[in-house]
Amino acid sequence: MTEEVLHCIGCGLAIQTEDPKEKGYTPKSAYEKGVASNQLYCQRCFKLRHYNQLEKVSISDSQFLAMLHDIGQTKALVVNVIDIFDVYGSMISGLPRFVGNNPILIVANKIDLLPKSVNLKRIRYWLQRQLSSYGIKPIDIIMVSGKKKQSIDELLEKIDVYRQECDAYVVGVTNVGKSTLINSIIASLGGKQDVITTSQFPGTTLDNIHIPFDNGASLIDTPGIIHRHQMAHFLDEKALKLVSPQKELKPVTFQLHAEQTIFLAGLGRFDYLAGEKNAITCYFNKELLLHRTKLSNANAFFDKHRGDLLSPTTQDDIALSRVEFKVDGGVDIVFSGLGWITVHHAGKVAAYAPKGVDITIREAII
Ligand SMILES: Nc1nc2c(ncn2[C@@H]2O[C@H](COP(=O)(O)OP(=O)(O)OP(=O)(O)O)[C@@H](O)[C@H]2O)c(=O)[nH]1
Ligand SMILES: [Mg+2]
Repeated sequence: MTEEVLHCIGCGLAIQTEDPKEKGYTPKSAYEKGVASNQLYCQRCFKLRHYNQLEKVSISDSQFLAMLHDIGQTKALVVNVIDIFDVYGSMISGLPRFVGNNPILIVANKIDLLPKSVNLKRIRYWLQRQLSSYGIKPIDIIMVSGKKKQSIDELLEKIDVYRQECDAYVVGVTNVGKSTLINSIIASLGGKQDVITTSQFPGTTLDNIHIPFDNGASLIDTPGIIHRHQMAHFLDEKALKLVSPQKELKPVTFQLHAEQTIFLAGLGRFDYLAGEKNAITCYFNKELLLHRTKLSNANAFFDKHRGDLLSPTTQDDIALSRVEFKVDGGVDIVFSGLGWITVHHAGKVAAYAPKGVDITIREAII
């Protein structure tokens, strides 16, 4: 008789009780309790859920690609979750190719982070154009907050209509909030709270997790795809916490003269190089230090204070790389995964981020 393999309901891994060093391990006693209570978690999820301790387990790119390829081979709805705070870092390159003819429903998550004053319609419109530049033509776009349970019922209705009785795969880059969203869906359907493990660390979900619909099809949580340019991969636990906003962003405006610099802790820098007196508005986690200084002194200041006053910094003190922009005003300079700065009037600016983290420019979204 072959024993049925059971999976961790927190991360999706197959559970084993033999080798503590291998993936999916859980001690025998915990296994028995878990089976009896229908709450079987692996040891890694247990530590993450109760002590917020992360044991790194990585999934190779080829496993992700194989998973996406499988989705393209079956008839299913693809629910692509995007982090509205880091749209650029949320993009899966080649997504339309992978999903084949399946419809894509875009879920812009974490809208609770946007200031209350924002015009969601405008953001939605901007997002649509952004997606189109990546060759993605979604069947629909919905803006939600998995964490604050905003628009979850509306999302469920849309999934139900578009999936046409088939499976719905929730896909996306790691850390965009797929599992948090599914937990909110489960809760909204009257299920238990926070069944699936979520965390601020990238790489939480490790295998597909099936949540059955009534008709035998499933809503499927999937492991996040690693976008190597995501800021999260360059930060240690403490820094990641400090950088990730938990609440509505509180914009901070500076009046700048030419040749002034703003440091974004030890992680980024903005120089106002030339132009009339200008206003800039910063959208970062409120814990992130914004420090103004003179451009002429900025290099020396950075070398001296990176890692003490200018903290946090990246794990290996990666050098910052610089991009220069001539702007007409009304643009956002986006530091992928960190936040953005709106430059209100025309001028010449430079932006710096750790090498490997992208800096992009867009029309101001707020
Ligand atoms: N502010 C805010 N934070 C959210 C929201 N949804 C998720 N988060 C946070 O984002 C982080 C990642 O959430 P997860 O649900 O684990 O993300 P995931 O996409 O499942 O990540 P992987 O399993 O690694 O692919 C956690 O710190 C969540 O609390 C949201 O709607 N708003
Ligand atoms: Mg997850």
